[in-house]
Amino acid sequence: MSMSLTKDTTSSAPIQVRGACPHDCPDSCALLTTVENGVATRVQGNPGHPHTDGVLCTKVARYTERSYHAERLLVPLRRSGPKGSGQFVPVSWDQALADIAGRLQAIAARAPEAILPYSYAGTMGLVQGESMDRRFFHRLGASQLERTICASAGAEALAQTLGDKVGMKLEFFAQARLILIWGSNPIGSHLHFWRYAQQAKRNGARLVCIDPRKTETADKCHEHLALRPGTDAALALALMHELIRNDWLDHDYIARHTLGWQALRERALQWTPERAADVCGLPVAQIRQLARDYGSTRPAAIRLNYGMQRVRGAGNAVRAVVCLPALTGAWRDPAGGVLLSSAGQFPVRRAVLQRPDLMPARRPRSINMSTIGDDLLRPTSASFGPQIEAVIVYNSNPVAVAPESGKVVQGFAREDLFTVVLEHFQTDTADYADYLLPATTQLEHWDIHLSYGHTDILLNRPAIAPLGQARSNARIFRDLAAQMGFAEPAFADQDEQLCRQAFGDAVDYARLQEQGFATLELPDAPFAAGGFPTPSGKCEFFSARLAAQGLDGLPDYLPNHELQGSSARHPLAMISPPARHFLNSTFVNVRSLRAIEIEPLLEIHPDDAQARGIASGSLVRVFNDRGSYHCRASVSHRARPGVVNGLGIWWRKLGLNGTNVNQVTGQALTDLGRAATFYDCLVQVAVA
Ligand SMILES: Nc1nc2c(c(=O)[nH]1)N[C@H]1C(S)=C(S)[C@@H](COP(=O)(O)OP(=O)(O)OC[C@H]3O[C@@H](n4cnc5c(=O)[nH]c(N)nc54)[C@H](O)[C@@H]3O)O[C@H]1N2
Ligand SMILES: Nc1nc2c(c(=O)[nH]1)N[C@H]1C(S)=C(S)[C@@H](COP(=O)(O)OP(=O)(O)OC[C@H]3O[C@@H](n4cnc5c(=O)[nH]c(N)nc54)[C@H](O)[C@@H]3O)O[C@H]1N2
Ligand SMILES: [Mo]
Repeated sequence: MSMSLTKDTTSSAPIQVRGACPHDCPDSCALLTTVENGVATRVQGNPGHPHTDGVLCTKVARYTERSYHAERLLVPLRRSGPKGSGQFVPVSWDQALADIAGRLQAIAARAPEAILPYSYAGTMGLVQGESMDRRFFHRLGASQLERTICASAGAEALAQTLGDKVGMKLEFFAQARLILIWGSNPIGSHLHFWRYAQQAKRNGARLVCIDPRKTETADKCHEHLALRPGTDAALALALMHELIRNDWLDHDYIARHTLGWQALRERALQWTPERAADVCGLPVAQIRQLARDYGSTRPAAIRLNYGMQRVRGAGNAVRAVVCLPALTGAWRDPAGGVLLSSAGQFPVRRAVLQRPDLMPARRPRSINMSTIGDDLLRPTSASFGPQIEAVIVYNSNPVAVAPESGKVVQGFAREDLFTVVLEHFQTDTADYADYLLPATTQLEHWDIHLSYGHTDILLNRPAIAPLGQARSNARIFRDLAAQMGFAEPAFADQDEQLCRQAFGDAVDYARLQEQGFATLELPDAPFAAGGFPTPSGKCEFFSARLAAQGLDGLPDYLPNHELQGSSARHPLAMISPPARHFLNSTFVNVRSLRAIEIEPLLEIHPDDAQARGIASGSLVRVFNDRGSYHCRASVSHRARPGVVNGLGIWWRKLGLNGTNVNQVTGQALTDLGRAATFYDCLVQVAVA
């Protein structure tokens, strides 16, 4: 097979172009795209990249189907019907850019903070996700966006405990003897981690899944603890209790490399397995057994993920869990410790890419993306500042993914709101645009990527020319900057230059070009001898920085905002983890993948279903005071009693009644990191 790296995409012999998967997933796969006569005919995993190992998930294997989709946006569009009607007419790029720049200039002359960028991780690329766009909004003096919709509770918890987003190296999970898969469904959500876990299992490791839902992953583990949503901190504290009572501790590690041991010890001793069993809804024996396994197996690894981070006590729960390896000294072994996110290990030059120095001297206010529903509806006030008058959305689909969609829709439907959306498709959010701009996909643009699950940098070369008149996000913001008269040299950098700037000399760019990825040189057992990137250099059980903010310096169990038993009308707890064949709301419009998911599903336990006269296949209404949505019931032991699983995240207009699961989720925030609390949600369910 020819492995030409030529840029010539028009030659007739098939070529293969190295790239990177852009999607929001810890695996950050290396891609090989086959191009024939300028057309991408196949996207595969790069067999030369150890973590990808030539394997892709079902979704990204369909990347050509998505890129060449008949409904790809190919020309700039201007709204021609009422707000939200989704009616548009084509306009030229020149016209669109001039109109948009004119509107933004007029608003910025009065109140630049009335302009809000809204983006998340539609692409994880540093160039198309956080470079020219950030420069543009910094220079404009627009409101800052607090990007809290996914990972900020855990990020803050890691920062306060381990010092940064650091942890075990992915590949060493294969050598662990015990793996706790905690708040994570890797078979559905990050398959390449699961491949290492399977290797460990074949070598005799014990796998334990901690998840309210009986997932595909739980099916394949030796043990499944189906705890109540939002009770992980109670479980972790009870594990500590047992480690202490049975002296399954590494006293030397604790003495040398931790801070706040006596205080944590006292806190944990209040958490008997009986007390935790009551809170978590688990058998006491199961908690004791897990503690024994964790206390007596070496090496023991924890793959912690985002499941527990979408409830009120998210940050405390992550803090409690990431204290565990320091108690047992699990960090001493490369195959011991914990991994939540590896993203803090990359020497990415964010200030160079994003240029915060372009911001006005008085730093603009921040708007939390997880409360966009409320914030779009707020009038000007002394505490809030100016009403939001313009939103520029890219790499995100807030109408579908943000909590309490009823309010998000109401906000985007405001006649006086000026909305620009950069997209591949006419999503639920795009329906509300005044200007809808066609963006390139990963096959069509340059980018450079880090990963939050492994420690390799990946380079993405364009494999084909942009389809239609699509432009890369970076180019669109460059063009807008020119139109606005921003003359700083930072607005002249081209996309590939931005790729080079991202890591500077910290990465061998020639090597990246040649093999598509480069592995960071990091120690195998990063904290075998302490050296945590905290102020004390230790694992901080007690965080003086949290205490200084008036918060609890120790991790504790904080009950959910919406605690079961607190509402007779809405007695069921709902979690809304991903449907396996979608990626958040991306791929919902890819026919072959939607054909597998068929309809929005609600998994409900047989007892809860029977009490409501619900059978498998019944059309049901899920509701609370925020709203309701329709879905198809699946009566199943995948749901634990009292908890329903509303699999996400459908496009509203492709669902059953023009809404989706976020119609019922709320805008309350987490204890740390001001993150969304999607899984802290009480509902009632009835036959529709
Ligand atoms: N196929 C697919 N893959 C994805 C995504 C997708 O939408 N689809 N999304 C991507 C994104 S953006 C992210 S952030 C990652 C997320 O990566 P993961 O966090 O591994 O992904 P999830 O599948 O959401 O797994 C979370 C699990 O937590 C469980 N859970 C819910 N509440 C609780 C709780 O209170 N405690 C515990 N212990 N568990 C709980 C859920 O049932 C679910 O099985 O996945 C990425 N990968
Ligand atoms: N109920 C509930 N809600 C949730 C979650 C949940 O578990 N339950 N999960 C939450 C999580 S973990 C996350 S991360 C968020 C995700 O929320 P979002 O980041 O909004 O993710 P997506 O829904 O995938 O939307 C990304 C959009 O970006 C577009 N896009 C991709 N690449 C490009 C590009 O290069 N240029 C431009 N202009 N556009 C591009 C895609 O077409 C897609 O429409 O959702 C959150 N919402
Ligand atoms: Mo996410």
